Amino acid sequence: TRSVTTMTDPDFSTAPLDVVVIGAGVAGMYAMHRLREQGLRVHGFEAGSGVGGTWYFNRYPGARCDVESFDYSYSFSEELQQDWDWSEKYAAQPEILSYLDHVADRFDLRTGFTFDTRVLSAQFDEGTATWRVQTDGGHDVTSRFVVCATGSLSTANVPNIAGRETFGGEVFHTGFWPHEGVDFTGKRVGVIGTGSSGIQSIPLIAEQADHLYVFQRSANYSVPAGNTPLDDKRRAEIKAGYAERRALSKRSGGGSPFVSDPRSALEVSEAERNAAYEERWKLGGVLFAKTFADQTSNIEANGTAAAFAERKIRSEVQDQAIADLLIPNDHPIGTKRIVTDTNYYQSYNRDNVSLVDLKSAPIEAIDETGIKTADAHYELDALVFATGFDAMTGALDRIEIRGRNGETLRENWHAGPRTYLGLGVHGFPNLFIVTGPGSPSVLSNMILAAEQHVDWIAGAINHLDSAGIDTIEPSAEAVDNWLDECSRRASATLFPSANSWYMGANIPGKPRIFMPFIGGFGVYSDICADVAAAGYRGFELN
Ligand code: N01
Repeated sequence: TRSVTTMTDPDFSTAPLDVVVIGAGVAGMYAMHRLREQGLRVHGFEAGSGVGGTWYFNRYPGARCDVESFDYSYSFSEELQQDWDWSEKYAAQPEILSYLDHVADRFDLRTGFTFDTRVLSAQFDEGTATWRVQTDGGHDVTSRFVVCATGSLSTANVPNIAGRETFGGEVFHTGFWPHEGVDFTGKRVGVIGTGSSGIQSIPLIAEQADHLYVFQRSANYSVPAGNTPLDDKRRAEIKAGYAERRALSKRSGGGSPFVSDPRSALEVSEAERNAAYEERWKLGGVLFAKTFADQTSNIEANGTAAAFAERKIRSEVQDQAIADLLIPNDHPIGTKRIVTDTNYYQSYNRDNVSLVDLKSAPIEAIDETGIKTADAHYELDALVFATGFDAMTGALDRIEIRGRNGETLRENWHAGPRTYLGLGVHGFPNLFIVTGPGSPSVLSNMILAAEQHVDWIAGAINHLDSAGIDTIEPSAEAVDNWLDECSRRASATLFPSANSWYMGANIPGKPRIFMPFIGGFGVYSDICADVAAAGYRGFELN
């Protein structure tokens, strides 16, 4: 066995590595820890100046996780999960980042990464069966394996609106927020976008700004977080039952310890149905979308949940003409990521907030002083793009990844991402993707999903090393079959009917394909375990 690298490895750029990890977010951090523990020589590169990925970059006001803090945390170390004290049911970005900083210190992870460094290319050499990885910091390293922990929502989408660069005021994207924060006091602010990032930041920007204009193209469903502080008593209760809570999460559809009522929303009485919705509404956030088992597969069942949400919106918003605009009418509830908010709808009861409906009057241009729509001009001092990300494929697309025969990943995925289990790509031996397209990924608790993937990858590398095998690569047939399986499962739901980022619909020209595996986290974990137990069925080992 090799010795564990626990100190900065000064030779990483000259001697061949076992693994290069791209990214130091929740997935890359765990990959560094787990693969080092296996005795592998690992080095990572991270574009940010610190660990945390999503939680390092997304510092906009109101940024908060929509999975409960006790669930959205690493499960790999019992001591860690018992020691750490979450202060709130849903943790805000600064607390999650300090948790991840703590994990990095506790497990000495920073020493394994070079920060402020972006991987530019990764090229597979068939002769030596190694990857050559180059960065914008001039690193040129070789490694047997590459683990892409590049994130699903890490490449900003800034729409190409005419005149964008001419705007004279301050410009921000929620996903790349200044570390020192932004003071909007006395300013006229425009927020473009009403997805999770927009809906979370709008109430806080509204409290500061002189006037806030919300530019809404599509209304989104949002459920109040119902966030509460946690006290010692509650923390002790949760920690006492942690094993059970984790076990439930790992068997569940979404990676949290909650299951849907297995009945159809249509087979219970209206009173019972509304009571169930009310209870879930109080639980908060995404769980509402999973009250009944058929809520996102049967349009009629879905309609009952949508009607409930509509009544809630109407009861919060004083001006019913504004409520009309805030009620989504273009997708079944839950088929776009439902938002978890704090005081979102109430923001529209403020005198200093205006909702600008882009459906009736689209943006025509941005100019030096503001935004021009088809029927008005809005003078602005600051402009916030809450316009989301090139999801699931964007971060990999930016890296020049070349597999066998010099084929690029971009070419391989020109009609949409093609993976086996989301973990590997035919033609790209020894390249692993963590929480990539074809895995439950963004439909599940991303920390537990990353752990499950990294554990599987560690097992696969261990298998290769014990058997003296150099490479692992999915067969073309396994990729075809997995794509069919993913698309069969997606078409049994209402998800493909929404113009969501799950479908690539938010990026002009991106192929429309439902990218995540929708069969559930527990089911998926079983499939991965089965594949490994069957000698890595569907993978070619050479
Ligand atoms: O991005 P989005 P996001 N003109 O793509 C609009 C996770 N997350 O950053 O729907 C005008 O959802 C676009 O309009 P439309 C979570 O998984 C989680 O908010 O395309 N508008 C939409 O309203 C989430 O789903 C949390 O018509 C334009 C908005 O911009 C994912 O990240 C918090 C436009 C983009 O919404 C992405 O969320 C934050 C244009 N040209 C994020 N282009 C938690 O709560 C785009 N839009 C944990």
